[in-house]
Amino acid sequence: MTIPSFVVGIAGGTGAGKTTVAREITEEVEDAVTRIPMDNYYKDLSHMDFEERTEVNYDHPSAFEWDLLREHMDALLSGQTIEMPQYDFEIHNRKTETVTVEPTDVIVLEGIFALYDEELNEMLDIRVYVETDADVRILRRIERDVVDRGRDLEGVIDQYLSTVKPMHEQFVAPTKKRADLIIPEGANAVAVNLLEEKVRAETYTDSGSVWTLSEEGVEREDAE
Ligand code: UZR
Ligand code: MG
Repeated sequence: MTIPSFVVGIAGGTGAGKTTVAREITEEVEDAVTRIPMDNYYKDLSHMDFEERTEVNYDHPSAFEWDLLREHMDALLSGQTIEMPQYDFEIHNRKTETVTVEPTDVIVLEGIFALYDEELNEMLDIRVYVETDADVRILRRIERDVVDRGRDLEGVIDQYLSTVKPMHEQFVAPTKKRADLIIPEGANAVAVNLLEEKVRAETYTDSGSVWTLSEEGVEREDAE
């Protein structure tokens, strides 16, 4: 059984580069890291029809199922397996299938509200806020929502002005004060490398494993 030794929280506005940072700091040691995207903890809205679901304010903290997220983080930190929900952005709802997630040396919680909840903040060993200019963020958001999530441009712009921007200013940006580390302009290479080194060091603490460094990167072989 693995008890995680290092828990990272990565917050920041939409399109800031949170997912990229999370991926970059963990890709060399993937087997020893679990990534928890907060999107998966949007509330289950199956009781609403699609039209109603498009009207929900997904940038407000009330859109999340905080109890379940706290419970799952707590379980992972005590070495238990969880059934993580999955989210489908095209239908604005949770999928029916879940994914089994095992505890690993490092846990990365990533999402706009990763530093919002007090109880979750206490579980984090390092709190990271990715700070990227709003113009860059909205451009990335347009690209992602239109290309990957099947939205139309007008809808993305309306949503940005009516909810994304005001909610960011009211709820997301203030969490920067809780950060231990602020990464400027998304995937700032120096900051990302420092964090990557730290994550790697934490995955070496597991004495039951053998590590080898090859051209492929770092590999772990679990002892039987
Ligand atoms: P990231 N979001 C949706 O657009 N639809 C949903 O069903 C659920 C979430 C958006 C949400 C927020 N807001 O800005 C963004 N809106 O996902 C957070 N409107 O995701 O951190 O990857 O940008
Ligand atoms: Mg993301």
